[in-house]
Amino acid sequence: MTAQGLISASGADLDIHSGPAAVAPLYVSQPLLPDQTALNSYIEKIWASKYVTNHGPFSLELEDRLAALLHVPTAKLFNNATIGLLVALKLFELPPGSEVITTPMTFAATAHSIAWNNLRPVFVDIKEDDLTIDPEAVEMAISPRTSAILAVHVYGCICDHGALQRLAHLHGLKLIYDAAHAFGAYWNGCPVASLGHASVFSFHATKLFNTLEGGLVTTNRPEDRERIYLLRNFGIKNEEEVVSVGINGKMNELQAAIGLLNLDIFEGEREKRKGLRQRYRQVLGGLDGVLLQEVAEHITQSEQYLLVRIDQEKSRLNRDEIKKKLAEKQIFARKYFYPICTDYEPFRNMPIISKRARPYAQVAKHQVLCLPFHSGVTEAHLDLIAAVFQAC
Ligand code: T4K
Repeated sequence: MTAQGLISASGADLDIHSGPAAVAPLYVSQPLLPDQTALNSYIEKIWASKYVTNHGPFSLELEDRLAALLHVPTAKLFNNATIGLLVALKLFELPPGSEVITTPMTFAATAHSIAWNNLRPVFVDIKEDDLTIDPEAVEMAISPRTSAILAVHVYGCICDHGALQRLAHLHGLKLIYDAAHAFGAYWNGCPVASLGHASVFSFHATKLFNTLEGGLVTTNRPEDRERIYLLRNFGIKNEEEVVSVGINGKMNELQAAIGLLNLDIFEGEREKRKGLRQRYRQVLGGLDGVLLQEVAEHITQSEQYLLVRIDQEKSRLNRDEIKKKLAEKQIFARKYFYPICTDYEPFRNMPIISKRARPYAQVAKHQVLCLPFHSGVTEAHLDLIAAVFQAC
């Protein structure tokens, strides 16, 4: 297979700095961290007020800024996206034991959040072009027991929202997005936070916009604000009333302060990653058997991951060999997402509903490799990565 979408720009104007030959480990992700002095001034305020968690002023300010940035009336912070997913599913009071259609090509948290809610995950196949959930497979899986679709904007690729929305509407299903990889992405000019009935973002350290650990649940309905607040806070309404079965999903003030500072710098990091994506295209794009992620025109990518797919059936390249050889050079790529959810103990041997005899997820899981993608990647690293691909 020939790689698609090779861009032949010179690269001269890209913001990829040259650096010394790579010796220190280079990881798939590197946390974007704010200036320490700036953080100190927040810490001084937190220490002075002694208000460190439980809906403090910085978390409230961050929520307001995120709601404005993402154009949604409801944006509630969480201590991580996994708890955010639990709450997003809980919000809709789906019938216990009902089925939630999802993708196997995702992080464990997606499927676990369904099972933790006493709901049943039903796995369906993914699209060949961008590895997001296949609406045709979703349609095949819908039954009278289905209550929701939990779709994932995996690697920052945005799901076929038009088709999923139509299906959800037609069958009276909730459409919830695991948008852990999609902060800053747009679909048809609209921030992805406003798609579907709810979206959940991860602000883990490995995410472009991060609060070290953290998450965000967004919806288009202002009335969800109060209910999500309660579910996030043990269901406590006031000192004497507990009105729902809530959990502790609160974000503390230190994390919120990091979020406020990172809000000012994440677009700069995103721009650098756009340049880096282009350099990866130049370096790897012409290699047989290497497929770089394509982005449709109506989508603005989040620039969260640099996914390459290595087609081992049509070329001499071997994904695991490349990963091993990179590691020998202290470059640590990751096989997100291999194994897939249906390979995990709790979901093992559950079928993947597909229009194909062999679900495409079973093919793709042997192809995927996420390469280091952050502003710590230098030209020297790119040279090393290219040399490994060429030698394998
Ligand atoms: N839905 C989806 C689709 C997700 O991908 C995720 C999480 C979730 C839901 C749940 O979101 P959270 O509840 O986590 O907010 C990482 C992340 O921990 C996880 O957030 C992420 N997805 C998943 C895809 O990747 P690991 O096990 O790969 O992380 P780890 O520790 O191996 O980190 C990767 C590399 O990043 C390391 O090799 C080094 C570097 N790193 C990592 C950390 C933590 C640093 O340089 N500094 C650091 O502090 O799961």
